Amino acid sequence: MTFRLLGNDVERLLIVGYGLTGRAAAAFCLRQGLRFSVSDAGILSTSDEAWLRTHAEAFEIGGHTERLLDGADVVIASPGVPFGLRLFAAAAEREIPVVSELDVAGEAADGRRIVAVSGTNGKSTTVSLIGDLLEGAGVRAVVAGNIGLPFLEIADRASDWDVAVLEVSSFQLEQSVLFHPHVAVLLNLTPNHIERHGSMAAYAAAKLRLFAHQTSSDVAILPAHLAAAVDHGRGRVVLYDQPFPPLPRGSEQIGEVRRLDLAAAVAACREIVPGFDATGRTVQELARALYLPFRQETVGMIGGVRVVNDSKATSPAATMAALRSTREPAVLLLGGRSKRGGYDELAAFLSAFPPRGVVVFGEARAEIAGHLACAAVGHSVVEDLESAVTTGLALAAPGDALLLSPACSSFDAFRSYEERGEAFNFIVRQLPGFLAVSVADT
Ligand code: UMA
Repeated sequence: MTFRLLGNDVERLLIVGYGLTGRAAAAFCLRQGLRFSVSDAGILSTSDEAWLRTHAEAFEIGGHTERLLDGADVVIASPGVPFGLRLFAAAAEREIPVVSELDVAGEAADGRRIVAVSGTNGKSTTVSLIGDLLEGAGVRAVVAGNIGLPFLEIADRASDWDVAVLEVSSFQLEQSVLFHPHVAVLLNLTPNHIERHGSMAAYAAAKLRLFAHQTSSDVAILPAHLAAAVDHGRGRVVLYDQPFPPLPRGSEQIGEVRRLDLAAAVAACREIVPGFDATGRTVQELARALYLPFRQETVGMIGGVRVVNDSKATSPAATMAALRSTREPAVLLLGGRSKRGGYDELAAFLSAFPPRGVVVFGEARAEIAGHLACAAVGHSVVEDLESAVTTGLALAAPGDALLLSPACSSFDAFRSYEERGEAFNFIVRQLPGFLAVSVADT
């Protein structure tokens, strides 16, 4: 079988990276009757290897060689594989296109509508809200992408959905060459992933590829300050924050950051469903989407201190957003693996709005402590997350919040921000006096 991509018939694909995306790409090839090979630099499980032995034309693990480029019509790059990989340059030399999973999935979606949400913070909350709001309006929507379900896993399942609501990352966009969302939402743009992209300019350029292939019949949804500042392509511009669209009832009670995400979500739904009215919904009904795990999630109380898990905040900007949304004086737990950018700004913010306390932990502790010291922000330095919790609680008074919002990736000690978030929950739940709190109480 063949698949049409970039004006060519594609018969054989090389999949680079065999994580969630690579596995979804391989399963897609199998469903479509396409031939494929796999190259992964890591170690695969025995069941993955057994599956590949049965279904792949060839595969290699432990590194990427150019051998598997022979006969390949296209290369699909997994988002976590650096764009500067030698294999990709070798593919380009042989005029073999390197594409993202989004490109292939977008073609397989065959014209069905795609809403794509990007930005530095709030993507997962916003796609979850759009999914919930669309379902409430009777639309068969599927939420996928960087949130954890590769688009390619579901793109060709026409009977399952009518609108795909995708969280798209800078990693995916950097690799995309034709991805074309009908509704593109850019929430915000602040320093992140500089360790991968090399500079803020390169990170922003990757993000703005969200709009690159839109036409005048598509829609670009942004906040006013970004609409004035960035190249948002040829789509019709909708501002979601000036003025806010009519929001679900009770929206005035939620924090500023989540209210902005909700406004963007409602603006997107209005472009998908004619006459869409969110005022028939309440924020209580949307609580599951509004309060996703590890995103400013209230875990419980210890001695009158609210314990907040914001492990998903892997950038300084996300941490500042969390601090702005925290009503109580906060003891902030910061640390992990450095994102190599934005810590000056975070230190200046902490100097201007001093929290109750700051505890720095993990691999980046010396680097972050240096920035805090320059800005005269008082802080304690400890080795790991567990010590950060105990030190933080000792600094907090009843009525305060203990906020894990680390401004770093988790990879110094954990496999993912989810694993770090689970570890934090485990630590605090063991402490004497811990009381669980339900979402409805927060
Ligand atoms: N690998 C190589 N060569 C390399 C690097 C990695 O072969 O040079 C291999 C690894 O050995 C591994 C595989 O690639 O077997 C992993 O692929 P991947 O890193 O692309 O991860 P996936 O499992 O495919 O998950 C990806 C996203 N991961 C990244 O962007 C790093 C997931 O986002 C996403 O949920 C998933 O696709 C489905 O779309 C995670 C993430 O951290 C949550 N995203 C970043 C963020 O949110 O900040 C962008």
